[in-house]
Amino acid sequence: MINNDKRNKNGRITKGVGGLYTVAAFGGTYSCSAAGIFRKQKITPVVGDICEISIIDENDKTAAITRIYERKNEIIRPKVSNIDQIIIVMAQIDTALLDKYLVILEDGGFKIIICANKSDIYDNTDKGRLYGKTGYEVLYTSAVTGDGYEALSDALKSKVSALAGPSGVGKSSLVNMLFGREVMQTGVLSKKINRGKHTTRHIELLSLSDDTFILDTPGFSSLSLENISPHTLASLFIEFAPFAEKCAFRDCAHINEPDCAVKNAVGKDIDAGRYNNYVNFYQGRM
Ligand SMILES: Nc1nc2c(ncn2[C@@H]2O[C@H](COP(=O)(O)OP(=O)(O)O)[C@@H](O)[C@H]2O)c(=O)[nH]1
Ligand SMILES: [Mg+2]
Ligand SMILES: [Zn+2]
Repeated sequence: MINNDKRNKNGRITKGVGGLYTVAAFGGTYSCSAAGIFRKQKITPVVGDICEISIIDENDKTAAITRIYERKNEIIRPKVSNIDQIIIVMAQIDTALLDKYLVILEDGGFKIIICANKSDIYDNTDKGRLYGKTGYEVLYTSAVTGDGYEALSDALKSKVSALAGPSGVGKSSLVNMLFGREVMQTGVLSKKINRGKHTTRHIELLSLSDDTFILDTPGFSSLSLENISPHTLASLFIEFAPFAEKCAFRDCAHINEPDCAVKNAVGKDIDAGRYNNYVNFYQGRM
């Protein structure tokens, strides 16, 4: 239903280019300027912000952003706010790379879902089971056959999700599958032939419904463990926690210490490959 009244309404910023913002609100999109008070308050609206808009012209779909609600979280690169969850997309799962993504995103405090795409050509079920046991939700999809469409749609419902993962795994193809049409460019070649579709370069929340948004923007691709201290690293391997508290030394690094409950659980409750990646990260070898 279209609202014709002129009262202030809440919306979500889906795009921002040169001080002009696109806001999704009550089933439509509005082209918005930001009120002058933000400049005085040194607030810059960002994509993802929940805001109040005051409609200027309903026919032109123009409005002014009059209020920005407090952000639940904020990412610097790409510059977005209020992300509910991150979907790490992989094709053939490389556990060292996946663990790197997991550590960095756990450090950011995000809810994470693993999506093993290209199920038509790769069997990721063994590795998927491992990560399921570790405590992660794992989905299997194919943007080619449509396999896993329901499960992915359900996981995204009523949330703001960002796609992460290396280039070429099918992130944009999954977006196109979800929309049922080509909203994103896919493949390597298409980067050269711009046919007016969205490239992954600019930041834009794509709206699947009133309250479901997806972000397909590179930015989590430059993975660096640099900012993660060796001290916090173990806590980012989520399955270590129940064991870590039983180690003989309270500051146990789970490397060479005696009576280490984490090490004792390796090969049993803790996967040896995950532990091995932990040691490599800890020693700065990856
Ligand atoms: N076999 C197969 N190929 C896929 C699948 N998803 C994407 N691709 C192909 O993988 C390539 C990269 O896809 P793209 O969506 O651009 O990956 P992105 O870089 O992660 O956005 C394209 O050639 C796609 O056609 C899939 O589920 N199965
Ligand atoms: Mg892409
Ligand atoms: Zn220990």
